[in-house]
Amino acid sequence: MTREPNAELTRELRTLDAAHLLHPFTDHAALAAKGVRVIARAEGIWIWDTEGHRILDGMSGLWCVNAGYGRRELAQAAYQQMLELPFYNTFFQTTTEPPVRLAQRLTALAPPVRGQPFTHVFFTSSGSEANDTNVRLVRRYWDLLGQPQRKVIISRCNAYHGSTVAAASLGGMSGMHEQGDLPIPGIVHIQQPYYWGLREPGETPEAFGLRAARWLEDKILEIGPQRVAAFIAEPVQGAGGVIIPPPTYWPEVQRIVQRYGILLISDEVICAFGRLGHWFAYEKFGIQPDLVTFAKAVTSGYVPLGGVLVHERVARVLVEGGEFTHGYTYSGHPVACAVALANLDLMQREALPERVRHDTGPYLAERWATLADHPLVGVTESCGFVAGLVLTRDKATLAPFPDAWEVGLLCRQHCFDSGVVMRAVGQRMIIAPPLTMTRADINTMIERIVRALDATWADLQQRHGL
Ligand code: PXG
Repeated sequence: MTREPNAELTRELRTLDAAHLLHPFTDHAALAAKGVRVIARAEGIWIWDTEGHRILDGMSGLWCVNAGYGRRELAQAAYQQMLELPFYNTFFQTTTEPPVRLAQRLTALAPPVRGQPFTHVFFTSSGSEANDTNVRLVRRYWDLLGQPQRKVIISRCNAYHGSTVAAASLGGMSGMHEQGDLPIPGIVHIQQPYYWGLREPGETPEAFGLRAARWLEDKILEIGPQRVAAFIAEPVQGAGGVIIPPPTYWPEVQRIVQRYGILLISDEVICAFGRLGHWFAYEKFGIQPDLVTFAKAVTSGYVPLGGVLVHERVARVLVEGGEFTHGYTYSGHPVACAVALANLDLMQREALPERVRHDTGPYLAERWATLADHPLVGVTESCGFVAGLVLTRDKATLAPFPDAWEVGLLCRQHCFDSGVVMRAVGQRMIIAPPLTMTRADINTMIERIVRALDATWADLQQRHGL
């Protein structure tokens, strides 16, 4: 792939892309009219497109390239494993070395819960498949315990747990449910703990956090505790817009799941592997999950891999319970697992979670908070290396702009033009940068975001006379 701007290549790929490639979550007519951006290469925290733009990747690809781009040792691990043994399965009384080593490694990294370790791992190729696995796992668990009526899984509105039929059902995105008769039976949703959107007048974040957690208890009692199998949640909702719950939320949720004996699934597809300053996010929030979903940064996104970490409470029952009729061709793919091992080595060597926890995370929080001074910005929030802000026309009331103005998308465009990738979720702008960022990189990122906010502001004034 070329390193110089290449108009001809850009044109050719745009045409072929529009003709043949179906993109995720995309209005294809609108995309073809705008023209897709072709990303050609990347190094460190930077990506380059075929038009020669160098852009700071404030989203780590798609919340996954935690170790940054261009890490030779990850390519080397894949190359060596492909030469040695590109594929063999883990089905019929066989195994290979990388998934065994990785399962051991992940269970050792995960802090114990209730004094017991996470003992086992089930590998998949994505977060969606991992959450599908969770649906089957929790139902199997309760069946084996002689409580087959425990089928219902409670999730939350605006959650994202993936795009397969079961994972999209677990998710709480109404737009996804509308297409395809979702959710499937046995999956119900409560409201999300979004203080800025759901608070009552005068309510403190602490009081709101308790109220939001108790929606879970209300739902359990409504369904009947003996019918509830599990509660699934992202510690911090990612795709929903970086929704960071008040500090009172998780301890109360923990009390509730414990009280009714239901399983807790912590979906850490975004939040694990240093993103919030810990290897696993449940550690940060002091929660005690029975199952932990992971994907994305387990390989820093270099190759697809996901899975479920299974706590002793569940693993014991499953292992003694006979055959669990579930599995994928690529459960424990040796190349993916070899890359994951190299990635964990790298993250450990460079102490990336600790760096985020003690150094660059607090620095990002400090710099991110300065964006609240901008006339367009209502609230800023961050947690480790995820952060979000609310675009508003009125800083006091947080009143939104009319949807038709598409302010989030406008701001996203100005971010690109200012050389930084941010994601728009409605009128929230969010980032999840690579964990390798230095303080100087954070300054560069913030400068570019300010430039983009200024340009958005000027644009809105011009278009709508603000
Ligand atoms: N759980 C969570 C918490 C996720 O964030 C998945 C499961 C599904 O993982 P796979 O590997 O099947 O995609 C995710 C994925 C976005 C965006 O626009 C977020 C995700 C995926 C695609 C886009 O923010 N998260």
